[in-house]
Amino acid sequence: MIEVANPILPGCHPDPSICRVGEWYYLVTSTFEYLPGLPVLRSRDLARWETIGHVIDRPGMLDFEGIGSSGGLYAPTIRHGLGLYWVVCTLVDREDPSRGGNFLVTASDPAGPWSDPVLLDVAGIDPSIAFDDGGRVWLHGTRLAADPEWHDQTEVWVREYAPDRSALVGEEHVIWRGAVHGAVWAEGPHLYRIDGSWFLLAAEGGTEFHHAVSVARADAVTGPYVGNRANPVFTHRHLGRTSTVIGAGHADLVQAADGSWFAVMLAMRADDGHHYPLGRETFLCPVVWEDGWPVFAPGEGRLPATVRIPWALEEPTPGEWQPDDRIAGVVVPSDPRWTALRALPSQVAVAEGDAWRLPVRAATLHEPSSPAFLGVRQQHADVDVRCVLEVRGLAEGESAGLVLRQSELDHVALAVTRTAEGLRLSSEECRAGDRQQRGLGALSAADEVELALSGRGYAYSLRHGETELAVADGRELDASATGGFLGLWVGIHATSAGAEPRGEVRITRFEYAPALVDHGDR
Ligand code: 6LW
Repeated sequence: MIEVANPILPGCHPDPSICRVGEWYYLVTSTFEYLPGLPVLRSRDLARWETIGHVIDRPGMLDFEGIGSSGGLYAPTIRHGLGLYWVVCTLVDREDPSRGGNFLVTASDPAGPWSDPVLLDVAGIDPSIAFDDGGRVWLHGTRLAADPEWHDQTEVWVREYAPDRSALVGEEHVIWRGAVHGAVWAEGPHLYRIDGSWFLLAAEGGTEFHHAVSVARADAVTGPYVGNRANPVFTHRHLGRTSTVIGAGHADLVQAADGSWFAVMLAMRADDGHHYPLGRETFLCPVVWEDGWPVFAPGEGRLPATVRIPWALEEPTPGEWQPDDRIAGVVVPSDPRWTALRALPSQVAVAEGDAWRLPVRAATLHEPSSPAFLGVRQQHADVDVRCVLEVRGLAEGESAGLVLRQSELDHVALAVTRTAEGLRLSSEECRAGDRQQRGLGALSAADEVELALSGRGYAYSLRHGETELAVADGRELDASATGGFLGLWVGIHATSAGAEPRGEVRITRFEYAPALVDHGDR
Protein backbone atom coordinates (compact mmCIF):
# COMPACT_ATOMS: atom_id res chain seq x y z
CA MET A 1 0.00 0.00 0.00
CA ILE A 2 1.24 3.49 -0.76
CA GLU A 3 -0.25 6.90 -0.23
CA VAL A 4 0.17 9.26 -3.22
CA ALA A 5 0.34 13.01 -2.63
CA ASN A 6 -1.62 15.30 -4.95
CA PRO A 7 -0.83 16.75 -7.39
CA ILE A 8 0.83 13.69 -8.88
CA LEU A 9 2.47 15.89 -11.55
CA PRO A 10 3.24 19.32 -10.12
CA GLY A 11 3.77 22.37 -12.31
CA CYS A 12 2.19 23.04 -15.68
CA HIS A 13 0.74 19.61 -16.58
CA PRO A 14 -2.80 20.36 -17.75
CA ASP A 15 -5.36 18.25 -19.59
CA PRO A 16 -3.97 14.89 -18.45
CA SER A 17 -4.91 11.76 -20.36
CA ILE A 18 -4.11 8.26 -19.13
CA CYS A 19 -4.30 4.65 -20.28
CA ARG A 20 -3.12 1.37 -18.85
CA VAL A 21 -1.44 -1.43 -20.78
CA GLY A 22 -0.61 -4.44 -18.62
CA GLU A 23 1.12 -3.20 -15.49
CA TRP A 24 2.05 0.20 -16.94
CA TYR A 25 0.11 3.44 -16.92
CA TYR A 26 0.92 6.01 -19.59
CA LEU A 27 0.03 9.67 -19.28
CA VAL A 28 0.32 12.70 -21.56
CA THR A 29 -0.31 16.41 -20.89
CA SER A 30 -0.48 19.66 -22.90
CA THR A 31 2.67 21.65 -23.68
CA PHE A 32 1.48 24.62 -25.81
CA GLU A 33 4.44 26.50 -27.39
CA TYR A 34 7.10 24.52 -25.52
CA LEU A 35 9.05 21.72 -27.21
CA PRO A 36 9.61 18.84 -27.06
CA GLY A 37 5.84 18.55 -27.02
CA LEU A 38 3.52 16.18 -25.17
CA PRO A 39 5.63 14.31 -22.60
CA VAL A 40 4.81 10.63 -22.29
CA LEU A 41 5.15 9.57 -18.68
CA ARG A 42 4.83 6.05 -17.34
CA SER A 43 4.20 4.64 -13.92
CA ARG A 44 3.41 1.31 -12.34
CA ASP A 45 1.73 2.71 -9.25
CA LEU A 46 0.14 6.04 -10.32
CA ALA A 47 2.52 7.77 -7.89
CA ARG A 48 6.02 7.64 -9.36
CA TRP A 49 6.15 8.92 -12.90
CA GLU A 50 9.03 8.77 -15.32
CA THR A 51 9.21 10.67 -18.62
CA ILE A 52 9.97 8.06 -21.28
CA GLY A 53 9.75 10.32 -24.31
CA HIS A 54 7.80 13.03 -26.05
CA VAL A 55 5.28 12.66 -28.85
CA ILE A 56 6.49 15.74 -30.76
CA ASP A 57 10.25 15.31 -30.61
CA ARG A 58 11.58 15.72 -34.15
CA PRO A 59 12.08 18.87 -36.19
CA GLY A 60 9.41 19.35 -38.82
CA MET A 61 6.63 17.23 -37.27
CA LEU A 62 4.53 20.39 -36.84
CA ASP A 63 5.16 24.08 -37.51
CA PHE A 64 5.14 26.23 -34.37
CA GLU A 65 6.74 29.39 -35.78
CA GLY A 66 4.63 32.44 -35.04
CA ILE A 67 2.21 30.63 -32.73
CA GLY A 68 1.60 32.90 -29.76
CA SER A 69 1.91 31.84 -26.15
CA SER A 70 -0.87 29.52 -24.90
CA GLY A 71 -1.40 28.42 -28.49
CA GLY A 72 0.36 25.29 -29.71
CA LEU A 73 -0.32 21.80 -28.39
CA TYR A 74 -3.63 21.49 -26.53
CA ALA A 75 -5.23 18.63 -24.65
CA PRO A 76 -3.91 15.31 -26.00
CA THR A 77 -5.49 11.89 -25.50
CA ILE A 78 -3.47 8.67 -25.21
CA ARG A 79 -4.97 5.23 -25.82
CA HIS A 80 -3.89 1.73 -26.77
CA GLY A 81 -5.83 -0.18 -29.41
CA LEU A 82 -5.37 -2.45 -32.43
CA GLY A 83 -1.86 -3.23 -31.17
CA LEU A 84 -0.71 0.40 -31.26
CA TYR A 85 -0.44 3.44 -29.04
CA TRP A 86 -2.45 6.40 -30.30
CA VAL A 87 -2.24 10.07 -29.41
CA VAL A 88 -4.71 12.58 -30.78
CA CYS A 89 -4.22 16.27 -30.16
CA THR A 90 -4.70 19.76 -31.62
CA LEU A 91 -2.16 22.31 -32.79
CA VAL A 92 -3.81 25.69 -32.12
CA ASP A 93 -2.92 29.10 -33.48
CA ARG A 94 -5.16 31.46 -31.58
CA GLU A 95 -4.49 34.32 -34.04
CA ASP A 96 -4.88 32.27 -37.21
CA PRO A 97 -7.42 29.44 -36.80
CA SER A 98 -6.75 28.32 -40.37
CA ARG A 99 -3.38 26.94 -39.19
CA GLY A 100 -2.86 23.68 -37.34
CA GLY A 101 -5.85 21.58 -36.38
CA ASN A 102 -6.58 18.14 -35.01
CA PHE A 103 -4.04 15.41 -35.70
CA LEU A 104 -3.31 11.79 -34.86
CA VAL A 105 -0.05 9.91 -34.34
CA THR A 106 0.67 6.27 -33.55
CA ALA A 107 3.59 4.32 -32.14
CA SER A 108 4.32 0.71 -31.34
CA ASP A 109 6.35 1.85 -28.32
CA PRO A 110 4.98 4.76 -26.24
CA ALA A 111 8.56 5.96 -25.74
CA GLY A 112 8.57 6.65 -29.47
CA PRO A 113 9.26 7.16 -32.23
CA TRP A 114 5.76 8.44 -32.96
CA SER A 115 4.57 8.61 -36.56
CA ASP A 116 4.34 11.84 -38.47
CA PRO A 117 1.04 13.58 -37.68
CA VAL A 118 -2.02 12.71 -39.76
CA LEU A 119 -4.15 15.84 -39.99
CA LEU A 120 -7.84 15.23 -39.36
CA ASP A 121 -10.43 17.04 -41.39
CA VAL A 122 -12.50 18.35 -38.49
CA ALA A 123 -12.56 21.66 -36.61
CA GLY A 124 -12.32 22.18 -32.88
CA ILE A 125 -10.13 20.99 -30.04
CA ASP A 126 -9.70 18.22 -27.46
CA PRO A 127 -9.89 15.16 -29.71
CA SER A 128 -10.14 11.70 -28.16
CA ILE A 129 -10.29 8.17 -29.49
CA ALA A 130 -12.08 4.97 -28.52
CA PHE A 131 -12.19 1.42 -29.89
CA ASP A 132 -15.36 -0.64 -30.04
CA ASP A 133 -15.66 -4.38 -29.51
CA GLY A 134 -15.48 -4.99 -33.25
CA GLY A 135 -12.19 -3.14 -33.67
CA ARG A 136 -13.73 0.02 -35.14
CA VAL A 137 -12.12 3.32 -34.19
CA TRP A 138 -14.21 6.27 -33.03
CA LEU A 139 -12.81 9.77 -32.90
CA HIS A 140 -14.53 12.50 -30.96
CA GLY A 141 -13.83 16.06 -29.93
CA THR A 142 -15.23 19.48 -29.11
CA ARG A 143 -16.02 22.55 -31.19
CA LEU A 144 -18.19 25.63 -30.92
CA ALA A 145 -21.83 24.63 -31.40
CA ALA A 146 -23.17 25.20 -34.91
CA ASP A 147 -26.36 26.83 -33.61
CA PRO A 148 -25.52 27.86 -30.04
CA GLU A 149 -28.22 28.61 -27.51
CA TRP A 150 -25.74 30.68 -25.53
CA HIS A 151 -22.29 32.22 -25.95
CA ASP A 152 -19.45 29.66 -25.94
CA GLN A 153 -21.76 26.69 -26.05
CA THR A 154 -19.86 23.81 -27.62
CA GLU A 155 -20.82 20.45 -29.03
CA VAL A 156 -19.12 17.08 -28.86
CA TRP A 157 -18.96 15.20 -32.15
CA VAL A 158 -18.15 11.55 -32.83
CA ARG A 159 -17.21 9.97 -36.15
CA GLU A 160 -15.57 6.76 -37.29
CA TYR A 161 -11.91 6.78 -38.27
CA ALA A 162 -10.62 4.38 -40.91
CA PRO A 163 -6.97 3.59 -40.12
CA ASP A 164 -6.39 2.08 -43.58
CA ARG A 165 -7.43 5.36 -45.22
CA SER A 166 -6.09 7.67 -42.47
CA ALA A 167 -9.41 9.50 -42.68
CA LEU A 168 -12.65 10.17 -40.86
CA VAL A 169 -15.42 8.22 -42.57
CA GLY A 170 -19.18 7.82 -42.39
CA GLU A 171 -21.68 10.05 -40.73
CA GLU A 172 -20.80 12.51 -38.00
CA HIS A 173 -22.93 12.57 -34.84
CA VAL A 174 -23.27 15.44 -32.38
CA ILE A 175 -23.69 13.69 -29.04
CA TRP A 176 -23.40 16.33 -26.31
CA ARG A 177 -23.84 20.07 -25.78
CA GLY A 178 -23.17 20.29 -22.05
CA ALA A 179 -25.04 19.05 -18.99
CA VAL A 180 -26.00 22.35 -17.39
CA HIS A 181 -28.04 24.99 -19.23
CA GLY A 182 -25.76 27.96 -19.91
CA ALA A 183 -22.55 26.07 -19.12
CA VAL A 184 -19.72 27.09 -21.44
CA TRP A 185 -17.16 24.84 -23.06
CA ALA A 186 -18.36 21.27 -22.84
CA GLU A 187 -14.92 19.94 -23.76
CA GLY A 188 -12.20 17.40 -23.07
CA PRO A 189 -14.60 14.58 -24.05
CA HIS A 190 -13.57 10.96 -23.61
CA LEU A 191 -15.69 7.95 -24.62
CA TYR A 192 -15.32 4.60 -22.82
CA ARG A 193 -16.81 1.18 -23.50
CA ILE A 194 -17.58 -0.17 -20.01
CA ASP A 195 -19.68 -3.23 -19.20
CA GLY A 196 -21.61 -3.10 -22.46
CA SER A 197 -22.44 0.62 -22.27
CA TRP A 198 -20.77 3.72 -23.68
CA PHE A 199 -19.85 6.48 -21.26
CA LEU A 200 -19.00 10.04 -22.16
CA LEU A 201 -16.94 12.05 -19.70
CA ALA A 202 -16.72 15.75 -20.48
CA ALA A 203 -15.48 18.88 -18.79
CA GLU A 204 -17.59 22.03 -18.78
CA GLY A 205 -17.68 25.50 -17.29
CA GLY A 206 -14.34 26.60 -18.77
CA THR A 207 -10.95 25.44 -17.61
CA GLU A 208 -10.77 27.80 -14.64
CA PHE A 209 -12.73 28.43 -11.46
CA HIS A 210 -16.04 27.07 -12.82
CA HIS A 211 -14.55 23.90 -14.26
CA ALA A 212 -16.58 20.72 -13.74
CA VAL A 213 -16.90 17.08 -14.84
CA SER A 214 -20.08 15.64 -16.32
CA VAL A 215 -20.95 12.16 -17.46
CA ALA A 216 -23.49 10.65 -19.86
CA ARG A 217 -24.34 7.11 -20.94
CA ALA A 218 -25.55 5.46 -24.16
CA ASP A 219 -26.10 2.01 -25.63
CA ALA A 220 -24.42 2.91 -28.93
CA VAL A 221 -21.22 4.88 -29.42
CA THR A 222 -23.09 7.39 -31.54
CA GLY A 223 -25.74 7.95 -28.87
CA PRO A 224 -28.24 9.06 -27.83
CA TYR A 225 -26.38 9.96 -24.62
CA VAL A 226 -28.38 10.52 -21.44
CA GLY A 227 -26.70 12.66 -18.79
CA ASN A 228 -26.37 11.53 -15.20
CA ARG A 229 -28.99 13.34 -13.13
CA ALA A 230 -26.21 14.12 -10.65
CA ASN A 231 -24.33 16.24 -13.24
CA PRO A 232 -21.96 17.89 -12.83
CA VAL A 233 -20.65 14.90 -10.92
CA PHE A 234 -17.46 16.64 -9.82
CA THR A 235 -16.33 20.22 -9.35
CA HIS A 236 -14.63 22.48 -6.80
CA ARG A 237 -16.53 25.61 -7.85
CA HIS A 238 -19.12 25.38 -5.07
CA LEU A 239 -16.32 25.37 -2.47
CA GLY A 240 -15.70 29.07 -3.09
CA ARG A 241 -12.47 30.99 -2.84
CA THR A 242 -11.41 29.58 0.51
CA SER A 243 -10.57 26.34 -1.24
CA THR A 244 -6.87 26.31 -2.09
CA VAL A 245 -7.39 23.80 -4.91
CA ILE A 246 -9.58 25.29 -7.62
CA GLY A 247 -10.70 24.60 -11.17
CA ALA A 248 -10.87 20.78 -10.95
CA GLY A 249 -11.98 19.20 -14.20
CA HIS A 250 -10.96 17.70 -17.55
CA ALA A 251 -10.90 14.14 -16.20
CA ASP A 252 -9.85 10.87 -17.81
CA LEU A 253 -10.69 7.45 -16.34
CA VAL A 254 -8.48 4.40 -15.97
CA GLN A 255 -9.07 0.98 -14.47
CA ALA A 256 -6.32 -0.68 -12.45
CA ALA A 257 -5.46 -4.34 -12.91
CA ASP A 258 -7.29 -5.22 -9.67
CA GLY A 259 -10.52 -3.74 -11.07
CA SER A 260 -10.42 -0.47 -9.10
CA TRP A 261 -10.91 2.84 -10.90
CA PHE A 262 -9.12 6.17 -10.85
CA ALA A 263 -9.32 9.45 -12.70
CA VAL A 264 -6.64 11.98 -13.51
CA MET A 265 -7.75 15.57 -13.93
CA LEU A 266 -6.36 19.08 -13.82
CA ALA A 267 -6.74 21.51 -10.95
CA MET A 268 -4.83 24.54 -9.69
CA ARG A 269 -3.26 25.17 -6.31
CA ALA A 270 -4.23 28.74 -5.40
CA ASP A 271 -3.28 29.86 -1.91
CA ASP A 272 -5.63 32.84 -2.13
CA GLY A 273 -8.34 31.00 -4.04
CA HIS A 274 -7.56 33.00 -7.20
CA HIS A 275 -3.94 32.86 -8.37
CA TYR A 276 -1.92 29.83 -9.40
CA PRO A 277 1.59 30.62 -10.73
CA LEU A 278 2.38 26.90 -11.12
CA GLY A 279 -0.45 26.58 -13.62
CA ARG A 280 -2.87 23.72 -14.05
CA GLU A 281 -1.43 20.56 -12.53
CA THR A 282 -2.33 16.85 -12.72
CA PHE A 283 -4.25 15.36 -9.78
CA LEU A 284 -5.33 11.80 -9.05
CA CYS A 285 -8.86 11.02 -7.86
CA PRO A 286 -10.31 7.71 -6.64
CA VAL A 287 -13.45 6.59 -8.46
CA VAL A 288 -16.06 3.98 -7.59
CA TRP A 289 -19.13 2.87 -9.54
CA GLU A 290 -22.57 3.16 -7.98
CA ASP A 291 -25.85 2.39 -9.74
CA GLY A 292 -24.08 2.25 -13.08
CA TRP A 293 -22.35 5.63 -12.78
CA PRO A 294 -18.85 6.72 -11.76
CA VAL A 295 -18.57 8.56 -8.41
CA PHE A 296 -15.48 10.76 -8.05
CA ALA A 297 -13.83 11.03 -4.62
CA PRO A 298 -16.67 9.04 -3.03
CA GLY A 299 -17.87 10.29 0.34
CA GLU A 300 -15.65 13.34 0.08
CA GLY A 301 -16.50 15.13 -3.15
CA ARG A 302 -13.18 16.92 -3.55
CA LEU A 303 -9.67 16.09 -4.67
CA PRO A 304 -8.00 14.39 -1.72
CA ALA A 305 -4.60 15.60 -0.48
CA THR A 306 -3.44 11.98 -0.69
CA VAL A 307 -4.81 8.92 -2.44
CA ARG A 308 -4.32 5.38 -1.14
CA ILE A 309 -3.18 2.84 -3.71
CA PRO A 310 -3.72 -0.47 -1.92
CA TRP A 311 -2.09 -2.60 -4.59
CA ALA A 312 1.05 -0.51 -5.11
CA LEU A 313 4.45 -1.64 -3.89
CA GLU A 314 6.10 0.40 -1.16
CA GLU A 315 9.26 0.75 -3.25
CA PRO A 316 9.72 0.34 -6.98
CA THR A 317 11.38 -2.97 -7.80
CA PRO A 318 15.12 -2.35 -7.49
CA GLY A 319 17.20 -2.55 -10.62
CA GLU A 320 14.25 -1.76 -12.85
CA TRP A 321 12.77 1.62 -13.57
CA GLN A 322 13.13 4.54 -11.19
CA PRO A 323 10.99 7.65 -11.07
CA ASP A 324 12.27 10.90 -12.49
CA ASP A 325 14.81 12.70 -10.42
CA ARG A 326 12.55 15.70 -9.95
CA ILE A 327 13.57 16.56 -6.45
CA ALA A 328 16.60 18.75 -6.33
CA GLY A 329 19.86 19.69 -7.86
CA VAL A 330 21.63 20.18 -11.13
CA VAL A 331 19.53 19.82 -14.27
CA VAL A 332 21.90 18.38 -16.86
CA PRO A 333 21.23 18.70 -20.62
CA SER A 334 19.92 15.12 -20.91
CA ASP A 335 17.17 15.84 -18.34
CA PRO A 336 13.72 15.56 -19.98
CA ARG A 337 12.54 18.69 -18.15
CA TRP A 338 14.38 21.02 -20.56
CA THR A 339 12.21 22.77 -23.07
CA ALA A 340 12.69 25.46 -25.69
CA LEU A 341 10.19 27.77 -27.38
CA ARG A 342 8.69 26.59 -30.70
CA ALA A 343 11.89 24.64 -31.37
CA LEU A 344 13.56 21.64 -29.77
CA PRO A 345 16.29 22.31 -27.20
CA SER A 346 18.70 20.58 -29.61
CA GLN A 347 17.77 23.12 -32.31
CA VAL A 348 18.67 26.15 -30.20
CA ALA A 349 21.49 24.79 -28.04
CA VAL A 350 24.29 22.25 -28.00
CA ALA A 351 24.84 19.89 -25.08
CA GLU A 352 28.51 19.81 -24.07
CA GLY A 353 28.85 17.38 -21.18
CA ASP A 354 27.00 18.88 -18.23
CA ALA A 355 26.81 22.30 -19.88
CA TRP A 356 24.67 23.82 -22.62
CA ARG A 357 26.19 26.04 -25.26
CA LEU A 358 23.49 28.49 -26.25
CA PRO A 359 24.30 30.51 -29.39
CA VAL A 360 22.77 33.99 -29.27
CA ARG A 361 19.77 34.55 -31.56
CA ALA A 362 18.32 37.77 -32.91
CA ALA A 363 14.85 36.94 -31.56
CA THR A 364 13.85 38.38 -28.19
CA LEU A 365 11.45 37.04 -25.58
CA HIS A 366 8.76 39.36 -26.94
CA GLU A 367 7.84 37.81 -30.25
CA PRO A 368 6.26 34.40 -30.95
CA SER A 369 9.40 32.98 -32.46
CA SER A 370 12.23 30.67 -31.37
CA PRO A 371 14.55 32.76 -29.23
CA ALA A 372 17.71 31.41 -27.62
CA PHE A 373 15.80 30.13 -24.60
CA LEU A 374 16.00 26.99 -22.50
CA GLY A 375 13.81 26.53 -19.46
CA VAL A 376 12.05 24.21 -17.06
CA ARG A 377 8.60 24.32 -15.46
CA GLN A 378 8.33 25.80 -12.00
CA GLN A 379 6.98 22.75 -10.19
CA HIS A 380 7.22 23.87 -6.56
CA ALA A 381 5.72 26.96 -4.92
CA ASP A 382 8.85 27.38 -2.82
CA VAL A 383 11.89 26.97 -4.99
CA ASP A 384 15.47 28.10 -5.47
CA VAL A 385 17.00 28.23 -8.93
CA ARG A 386 20.64 29.11 -9.46
CA CYS A 387 22.52 29.30 -12.72
CA VAL A 388 26.08 29.97 -13.69
CA LEU A 389 26.53 31.54 -17.13
CA GLU A 390 29.83 31.77 -18.93
CA VAL A 391 29.44 35.08 -20.71
CA ARG A 392 32.83 35.64 -22.29
CA GLY A 393 31.42 34.57 -25.67
CA LEU A 394 28.85 37.39 -25.76
CA ALA A 395 29.53 39.90 -28.52
CA GLU A 396 29.02 43.62 -28.02
CA GLY A 397 25.34 44.50 -27.77
CA GLU A 398 24.33 40.96 -26.88
CA SER A 399 22.81 39.90 -23.58
CA ALA A 400 22.01 36.76 -21.67
CA GLY A 401 20.28 36.09 -18.39
CA LEU A 402 17.63 34.45 -16.27
CA VAL A 403 13.89 34.73 -16.94
CA LEU A 404 10.68 33.90 -15.12
CA ARG A 405 8.28 33.43 -18.03
CA GLN A 406 4.54 33.35 -18.47
CA SER A 407 4.43 34.47 -22.12
CA GLU A 408 5.79 36.92 -24.69
CA LEU A 409 3.79 39.61 -22.95
CA ASP A 410 4.41 38.74 -19.32
CA HIS A 411 7.79 37.90 -17.85
CA VAL A 412 10.53 39.20 -15.60
CA ALA A 413 14.17 38.86 -16.61
CA LEU A 414 17.68 39.68 -15.55
CA ALA A 415 20.23 40.29 -18.28
CA VAL A 416 23.97 40.71 -18.56
CA THR A 417 24.84 42.82 -21.62
CA ARG A 418 28.25 43.28 -23.18
CA THR A 419 28.86 46.95 -23.97
CA ALA A 420 31.93 48.83 -25.17
CA GLU A 421 32.58 49.65 -21.50
CA GLY A 422 32.23 46.07 -20.29
CA LEU A 423 29.42 43.98 -18.82
CA ARG A 424 26.28 45.67 -17.51
CA LEU A 425 23.41 44.22 -15.53
CA SER A 426 19.79 45.14 -16.17
CA SER A 427 16.33 43.91 -15.36
CA GLU A 428 13.22 43.91 -17.48
CA GLU A 429 9.66 43.56 -16.30
CA CYS A 430 7.14 42.93 -18.99
CA ARG A 431 3.45 43.08 -18.07
CA ALA A 432 0.75 42.80 -20.72
CA GLY A 433 3.44 43.75 -23.24
CA ASP A 434 4.50 46.89 -21.38
CA ARG A 435 8.25 46.85 -20.82
CA GLN A 436 10.10 48.49 -17.95
CA GLN A 437 13.85 48.23 -18.22
CA ARG A 438 16.19 49.18 -15.41
CA GLY A 439 19.93 49.53 -15.64
CA LEU A 440 21.53 48.03 -12.58
CA GLY A 441 25.13 49.07 -13.07
CA ALA A 442 28.36 47.59 -14.23
CA LEU A 443 29.62 44.12 -13.49
CA SER A 444 33.27 43.78 -12.64
CA ALA A 445 35.00 41.98 -15.48
CA ALA A 446 34.02 38.36 -15.16
CA ASP A 447 33.89 35.30 -17.37
CA GLU A 448 31.15 33.76 -15.32
CA VAL A 449 28.04 35.28 -13.82
CA GLU A 450 25.86 33.67 -11.21
CA LEU A 451 22.17 34.57 -11.26
CA ALA A 452 19.50 33.20 -8.97
CA LEU A 453 15.76 33.18 -8.51
CA SER A 454 13.81 32.28 -5.40
CA GLY A 455 10.08 31.73 -5.27
CA ARG A 456 8.29 31.71 -1.94
CA GLY A 457 4.61 31.34 -2.70
CA TYR A 458 3.65 34.43 -4.68
CA ALA A 459 6.90 36.32 -3.90
CA TYR A 460 9.76 36.02 -6.36
CA SER A 461 13.22 37.47 -5.95
CA LEU A 462 15.83 37.62 -8.73
CA ARG A 463 19.43 38.06 -7.64
CA HIS A 464 23.03 38.41 -8.65
CA GLY A 465 25.07 36.88 -5.86
CA GLU A 466 23.44 38.12 -2.67
CA THR A 467 22.06 41.30 -4.25
CA GLU A 468 18.35 41.37 -5.05
CA LEU A 469 17.90 43.02 -8.45
CA ALA A 470 14.24 42.47 -9.19
CA VAL A 471 11.14 41.15 -7.54
CA ALA A 472 7.95 39.76 -9.04
CA ASP A 473 4.49 39.00 -7.75
CA GLY A 474 3.11 35.64 -8.84
CA ARG A 475 -0.40 37.11 -8.63
CA GLU A 476 0.48 39.36 -11.58
CA LEU A 477 2.23 36.70 -13.67
CA ASP A 478 -0.15 33.76 -13.28
CA ALA A 479 -2.66 32.81 -15.96
CA SER A 480 -5.64 34.14 -14.01
CA ALA A 481 -3.99 37.59 -14.18
CA THR A 482 -2.50 37.40 -17.67
CA GLY A 483 -4.94 35.13 -19.49
CA GLY A 484 -3.80 32.00 -21.25
CA PHE A 485 -3.30 28.48 -20.04
CA LEU A 486 0.26 28.25 -18.75
CA GLY A 487 2.13 27.99 -15.49
CA LEU A 488 5.45 29.75 -15.03
CA TRP A 489 8.75 28.58 -16.48
CA VAL A 490 12.26 29.48 -15.29
CA GLY A 491 14.92 29.63 -17.94
CA ILE A 492 17.94 31.16 -19.59
CA HIS A 493 17.71 33.46 -22.57
CA ALA A 494 20.20 35.16 -24.87
CA THR A 495 19.59 37.73 -27.58
CA SER A 496 21.23 40.22 -29.91
CA ALA A 497 17.96 42.19 -29.88
CA GLY A 498 17.39 42.00 -33.62
CA ALA A 499 21.00 42.51 -34.70
CA GLU A 500 22.99 39.84 -36.53
CA PRO A 501 23.93 37.40 -33.72
CA ARG A 502 27.64 36.63 -33.31
CA GLY A 503 28.20 35.30 -29.82
CA GLU A 504 27.13 32.61 -27.42
CA VAL A 505 26.67 31.92 -23.76
CA ARG A 506 27.35 28.70 -21.89
CA ILE A 507 25.09 27.47 -19.12
CA THR A 508 27.69 25.71 -17.02
CA ARG A 509 25.33 25.03 -14.12
CA PHE A 510 21.56 25.14 -13.66
CA GLU A 511 20.20 24.06 -10.30
CA TYR A 512 16.53 23.63 -9.47
CA ALA A 513 15.81 22.90 -5.81
CA PRO A 514 12.49 22.92 -3.95
CA ALA A 515 12.91 24.92 -0.74
CA LEU A 516 11.77 23.44 2.52
CA VAL A 517 9.61 26.12 4.07
CA ASP A 518 7.47 25.67 7.15
CA HIS A 519 4.04 27.14 6.36
CA GLY A 520 2.56 26.33 9.73
CA ASP A 521 -0.97 25.09 9.22
CA ARG A 522 -1.28 26.24 5.60
C1 6LW B 1 -7.85 22.64 -23.59
C2 6LW B 1 -9.29 22.82 -23.31
C3 6LW B 1 -9.30 24.10 -22.58
O1 6LW B 1 -7.66 22.12 -24.85
O2 6LW B 1 -8.05 24.61 -22.49
O3 6LW B 1 -10.54 25.96 -22.03
C4 6LW B 1 -7.32 24.04 -23.50
N1 6LW B 1 -10.35 24.72 -22.27
O4 6LW B 1 -9.86 21.73 -22.68
C5 6LW B 1 -5.86 24.12 -23.24
O5 6LW B 1 -5.48 23.48 -22.05
